[in-house]
Amino acid sequence: MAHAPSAKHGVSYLIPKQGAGQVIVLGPPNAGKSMLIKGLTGADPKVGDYPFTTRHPAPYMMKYKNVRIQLIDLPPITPEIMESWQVELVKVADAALLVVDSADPEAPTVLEALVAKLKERRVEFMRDDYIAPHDFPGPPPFRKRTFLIANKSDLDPAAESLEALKFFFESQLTVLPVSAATGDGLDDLKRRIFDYLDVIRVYSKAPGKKPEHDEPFVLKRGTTVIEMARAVHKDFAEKLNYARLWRGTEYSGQMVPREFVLADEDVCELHL
Ligand SMILES: Nc1nc2c(ncn2[C@@H]2O[C@H](COP(=O)(O)OP(=O)(O)OP(=O)(O)O)[C@@H](O)[C@H]2O)c(=O)[nH]1
Ligand SMILES: [Mg+2]
Repeated sequence: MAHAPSAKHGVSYLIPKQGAGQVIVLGPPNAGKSMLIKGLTGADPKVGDYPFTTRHPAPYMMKYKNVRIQLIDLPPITPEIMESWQVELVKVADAALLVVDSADPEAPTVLEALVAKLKERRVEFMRDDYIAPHDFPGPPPFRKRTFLIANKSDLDPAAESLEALKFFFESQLTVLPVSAATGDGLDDLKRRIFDYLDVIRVYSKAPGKKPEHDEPFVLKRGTTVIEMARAVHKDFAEKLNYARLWRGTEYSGQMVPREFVLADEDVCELHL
């Protein structure tokens, strides 16, 4: 991670993307962002019962099936305290988890103000199935697929505040009650994170050999055979002669055209 002061913008952070996607974890102080990351990744970010425990952004890796997904822990962000570099990190991420303490009666109010402030900075939180239009006119706002994480579902007043959160936000975002402390809801969340990144895993296979199931190529949904060849090696797209495909019971080694659209867990044999 690079961390450099610049004359114009003050501090800026650059966190190189790794794995199948970069997910930014943001929200007000003490919401349990770091503990959630701990629960999802098994890593050990600092967790504290006081606000502003996290002082610097940091990347962590979450394993899901045979892929790794990068989660970024951010220092707390509030309508009042919103650093430019924090907004930049949200803008470049592939998707977001907006985390609140569902046992906090103030959570809906704070969240509403936070979402409004970020909208002024051109960041918009979209439902997890949002698809960007192709012909969006003008400079687009930064629209991020997002889950609203109602954390601390293990606490007593959580049920009541959860209703309020759902009442205000469910029309915009999928609200997911979880407990970072007990682990409740975390397995379901991992699956949903993989799904909203909208990537597929394709296994390459050499002729006569078994596919490499441990090391999938992680590609955007909609990727074609020729684009996969390019991802495997920069020269392969040019050299591609034909490809064979395996997919469940549907395909068992048939030749497919270069423009063939791949799906999750396809096995593809490239002939050069
Ligand atoms: N009961 C309960 N407590 C939680 C849960 N998640 C986090 N906490 C507690 O909430 C406090 C804050 O947790 P952190 O993970 O440090 O919260 P944070 O959002 O990263 O806080 P900042 O870094 O200050 O923004 C800690 O005392 C945690 O033990 C949860 O699911 N249930
Ligand atoms: Mg933290």
